[in-house]
Amino acid sequence: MGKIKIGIHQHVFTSKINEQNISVLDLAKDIGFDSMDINLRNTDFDFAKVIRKKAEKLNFVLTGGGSLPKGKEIISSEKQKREESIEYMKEIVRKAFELGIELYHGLIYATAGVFTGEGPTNEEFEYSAEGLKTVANYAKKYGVHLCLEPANRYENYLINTVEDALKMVNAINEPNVGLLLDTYHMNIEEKDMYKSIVSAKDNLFHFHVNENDRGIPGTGHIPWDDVFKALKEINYDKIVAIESFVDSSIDLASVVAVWRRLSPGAEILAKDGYKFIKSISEKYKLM
Ligand SMILES: [Mn+2]
Repeated sequence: MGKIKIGIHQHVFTSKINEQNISVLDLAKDIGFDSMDINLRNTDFDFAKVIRKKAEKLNFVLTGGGSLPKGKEIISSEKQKREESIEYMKEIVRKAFELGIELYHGLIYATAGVFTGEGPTNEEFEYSAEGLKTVANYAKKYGVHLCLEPANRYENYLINTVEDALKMVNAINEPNVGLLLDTYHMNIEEKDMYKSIVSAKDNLFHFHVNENDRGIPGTGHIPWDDVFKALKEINYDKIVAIESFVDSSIDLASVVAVWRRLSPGAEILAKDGYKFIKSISEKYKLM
């Protein structure tokens, strides 16, 4: 059995990596991280190769997050809008490829922050499955996998739970489509974190460790022992990435509803979070 890698989301440090702050990769490596989640939406296409080279030099694995923004509506009743969102996702796939990224994850099955005031319809579910199947087939040529991240009820209404997400994965039925689970969303939507994680089994491609308030992991009330016991149970050997939004830009903050500082600073969150995740991973013999 392999070992898990501990990663960190770039949002802990910045909403956009550019020439001025690309040293956040060195900082993360120095702390001990082996991986970083890159914001695929905000990364400039021209700068992707620079980030890729830097990551290769540091022997760093990159993954890519990119929730569907407003205006890109994969479950719209209008065909043209659905097609536009598919084209947008194809472009993100090409960008992931430029970055050397194999995982494109996030709230990608619907539009973040867009609601109808009602629950999802069968038609919306079908539109999402159909669109994602098209993108998944396109992504195969680039060696990119799609990871659906069930997100809480305040961020979308189509997929809130692991059960919803597994239904979607089965409906799409492509080998390069799986799940990203996140303890922050699960804490709101799941009754039993251990059972939910175990139910994802081999469909689990990526994992976000978030405290219940999205602050430093280990300082709140997420049942971490249940989480890591479950990861051990399914022999999870991929990446466990810390996600937070300490220094996020305002546009992103409004989608994830972060209105206060969640830790004394990015570096402290990264260091203390790493220490905690490493120690609990070792406790459950995951590394
Ligand atoms: Mn997440």
